[in-house]
Amino acid sequence: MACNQPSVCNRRPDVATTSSWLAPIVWEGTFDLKVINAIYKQQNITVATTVFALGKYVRFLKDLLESAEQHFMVGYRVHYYVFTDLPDEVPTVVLGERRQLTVIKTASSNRWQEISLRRMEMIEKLIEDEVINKADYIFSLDVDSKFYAHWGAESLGDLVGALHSWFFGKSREQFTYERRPESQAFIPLDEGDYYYGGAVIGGRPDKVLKLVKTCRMQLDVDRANKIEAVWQEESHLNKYFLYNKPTKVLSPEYLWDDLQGKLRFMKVVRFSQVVKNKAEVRSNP
Ligand code: UD2
Repeated sequence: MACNQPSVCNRRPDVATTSSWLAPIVWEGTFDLKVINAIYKQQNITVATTVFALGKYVRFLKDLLESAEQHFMVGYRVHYYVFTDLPDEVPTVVLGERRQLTVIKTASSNRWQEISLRRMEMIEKLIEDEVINKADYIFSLDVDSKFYAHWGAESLGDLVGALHSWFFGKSREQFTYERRPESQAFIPLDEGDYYYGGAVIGGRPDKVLKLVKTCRMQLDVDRANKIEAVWQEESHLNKYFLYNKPTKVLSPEYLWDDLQGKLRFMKVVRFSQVVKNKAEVRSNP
């Protein structure tokens, strides 16, 4: 295969491209897609992708799935798993070759926090029942989001987290970690690497299974103690990643927010949260 010789210089001197534990931080300009595709194409991989769309959030599915078909893991086998309480409202989206979608009927909830929290246990069950034998990688994505540009195999790794755009470059004291020691998600002020967004979790099914199982068990302990972490499962995810470091870190290119202006270091926005009227789409305040 003819490809460019790897550079011996850092091609993105404006941003950190590795973490302190030497996990790559994926930015535009840090990878050669031709080389990456040559590696993963020959492995003939399948990428499972979970999306939760309960209640009014079902309205976000069309844009998410249509934009995923244009930009997400194009050329790879992708199996979307859509969890919803409104299966009849799942839009018909034309899927590309080797791409499929399964709708999983899920109980409704009248608290949005509960929906967000329960994703961990539902992903745990899905991996154990199906994904562990059928897919090589899994991603969990927020539904109120859209792809704007390429997101491909450069994002794959054993355990993958994404940097939350609002906290990028902030000091650890400013992160909205859970600060109450009574919660299992507690992180003291003098600890923490990054603030990871709950909207994107990825990796090998066995590694993600360990993550979701651990978070689910910690959520159960919190529930028994009548405490709910400040950012629900995102707080538990941040605790998990502090002690079980991701092997690959996705830059904010992979978890942007439409409300944020484009910053100098952002050469591309690949995946972004769409603007939503929280009071209108959520079932409770
Ligand atoms: C943040 C996180 C989100 C999650 C949440 C924790 C980012 C960018 N966002 O977003 O991932 O960790 O905090 O509370 O990292 N959902 C429904 N129906 C509902 C409510 C939620 O299907 O009525 C699902 C849906 O897939 C949605 C997800 O839960 O994308 C997270 O809820 P959210 O987007 O309202 O949470 P938000 O914006 O506070």
